[in-house]
Amino acid sequence: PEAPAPTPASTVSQYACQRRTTTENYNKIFTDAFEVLAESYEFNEIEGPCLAFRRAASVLKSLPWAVQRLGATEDLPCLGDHSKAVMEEILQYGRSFEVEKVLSDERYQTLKLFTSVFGVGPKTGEKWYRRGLRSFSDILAEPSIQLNRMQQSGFLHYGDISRAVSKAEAQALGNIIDEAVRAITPDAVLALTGGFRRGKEFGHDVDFIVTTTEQGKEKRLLTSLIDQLKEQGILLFCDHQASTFDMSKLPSHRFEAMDHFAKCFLILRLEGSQVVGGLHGAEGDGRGWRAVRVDLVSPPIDRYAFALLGWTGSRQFERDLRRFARTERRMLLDNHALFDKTK
Ligand code: TTP
Ligand code: MN
Ligand code: MN
Ligand code: MN
Repeated sequence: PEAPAPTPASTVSQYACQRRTTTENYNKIFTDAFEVLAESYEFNEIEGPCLAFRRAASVLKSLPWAVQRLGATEDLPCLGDHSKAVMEEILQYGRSFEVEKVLSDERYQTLKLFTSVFGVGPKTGEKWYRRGLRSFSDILAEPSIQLNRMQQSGFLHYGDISRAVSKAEAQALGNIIDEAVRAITPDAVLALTGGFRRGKEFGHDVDFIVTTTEQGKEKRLLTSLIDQLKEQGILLFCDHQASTFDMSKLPSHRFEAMDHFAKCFLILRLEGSQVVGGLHGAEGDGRGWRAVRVDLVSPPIDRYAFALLGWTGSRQFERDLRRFARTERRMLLDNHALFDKTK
């Protein structure tokens, strides 16, 4: 039986930043289907429909009720004909034939597999696919392929880093990093961000912001922190990107997915973590440790609020927050600042 909708469809905003959304998803059968289609468009570099399916999924995730008939979606924003057709198939047959076609497509399956490796994006995945490679063993056996450092680590720790990180593991890493930054400087500021800041139980990595209350002192913090982790013997991989942030060059009028702050993409060794044995890449059977992906970003303290907001996600929330600022407030928002365009 259909429960009375506590949130009328007509009151749902087109902006994710105006939709109160819990981690409970009552419409997973639809949003999982949309994500497959979005990903398939992404692999084919067709941006419009890709974003449209992600936007539609975000709207459905905000509903505190499950859609049980298509009529219930009539007043919802961001649901186009294509999204509704997919939902109709699922409501009628319990599955979408379009989604099943994608899932059984060799190109989709191969790109999905290849891009699941840390350091392999759609471009590299595509290149390998076009060369006729279909599996990890194909790649590793191909003498003409030169894996970069990131991809080598991606393959080496594949089993561990493709396994979800739990909230408890995120907290354990938080304690390790907290101790390390406090040993460097007593005025260190550390914040857990990304999916775990949004209250998620699991994540694909753990994201932190690290800085200092004294402006400018953060410049050496990240390198010192990396040195600390290395000394502790827990740094398995580090890709460090120095800051290119320049306050005098703001605002940037182009949308930028990446910010200019110093950051590093890491793989850390987490001791004492319960490693569950299994068939698929159970790198850590009986070892008592696992590899975890960690992102660190280090903005100057006067940019802290914007960096924290930008790194909390979700991606759709961030996109819509910027679009809301631009369209509804005539302001420019990014990870560095908020500007009033009229001043
Ligand atoms: P992610 O860690 O990619 O995503 P997530 O934490 O929401 O989900 P998951 O559990 O899968 O890890 O990114 C976190 C946020 O950081 C996201 O909103 C995008 C933002 N971000 C930037 O703003 N700049 C960057 O360079 C990167 C890598 C992320
Ligand atoms: Mn994350
Ligand atoms: Mn720029
Ligand atoms: Mn991340």
